[in-house]
Amino acid sequence: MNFMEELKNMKEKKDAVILAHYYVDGQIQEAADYIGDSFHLAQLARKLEEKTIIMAGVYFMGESIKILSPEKNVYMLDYKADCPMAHMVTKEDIEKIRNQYKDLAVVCYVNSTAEIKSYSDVCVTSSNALHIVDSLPEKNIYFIPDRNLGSYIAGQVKGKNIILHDGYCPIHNAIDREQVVQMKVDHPEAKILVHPECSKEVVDLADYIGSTKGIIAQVAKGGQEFIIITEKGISYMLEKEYPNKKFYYIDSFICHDMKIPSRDDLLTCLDKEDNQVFVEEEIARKALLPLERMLELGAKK
Ligand code: CIZ
Ligand code: SF4
Repeated sequence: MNFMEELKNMKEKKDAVILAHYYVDGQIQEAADYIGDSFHLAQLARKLEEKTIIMAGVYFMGESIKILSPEKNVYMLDYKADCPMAHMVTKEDIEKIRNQYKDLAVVCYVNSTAEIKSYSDVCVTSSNALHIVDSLPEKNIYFIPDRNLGSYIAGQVKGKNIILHDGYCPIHNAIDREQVVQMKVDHPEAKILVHPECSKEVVDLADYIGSTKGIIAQVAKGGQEFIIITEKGISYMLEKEYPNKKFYYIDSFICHDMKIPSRDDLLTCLDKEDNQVFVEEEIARKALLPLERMLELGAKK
């Protein structure tokens, strides 16, 4: 039996479905039933009938799915695959700002722990942050934890006072402007597509700024050559969907956490039922509200 047949049998036996983020290893994306960003996957997970969900991504993605679909068994491929940015903000940071402002909404990027979500008013992802922040009635917005996404949003919305936390993605934030400028010199015809987790000096070079989903949609709109400034895992989907277009990547743009699981972990996870995601009841109950609010507001786009 080859790998895909074995996986299919296992999935049927365990009533399981595999969701993968665009940043995980290409072989895992190839074996997955659904590929997407965290917003799309969380939305989708609620509609799926299978009772077991394997989330190939980092821990906060599994947690969000578990909170939104508590009746399902949610598994990670490896517990160690975690997002460092998710741990950069504390409950005390939130309390401090809540004490300073009355008319305040705490807007929490999904790249955060379930506990931090439980203290927040609404969650956002990079694909819906702008729309959601814009639609909130509060004037003061505490945007946690990503200072880069937060400052990009601050530059786009009108009439809000955006208070930034100082968290960041160590992978996106490490890209420097000169690298991108050199790529443009080497490929002058290429459009520069940048993820908003990058620093402002990199974002300022972009022809288009958006989430993974947004970047893929932008390529679909037209053009032949693209400089892709986000985690390199996105190349699997871009090359698959647009084999005749040219993409230039930064080879070192790799999120090591996203790359921890390998394809074989899919079989091990289904077989051993290891790495199940559990969220403490009280935290799950409170974190459900901002996540549901995100799904509701995000769907109104
Ligand atoms: O929200 C997501 O899935 C992440 C982490 C990135 C993106 O832009 O899709
Ligand atoms: Fe976290 Fe950055 Fe990796 Fe995304 S790319 S999971 S934000 S460390």
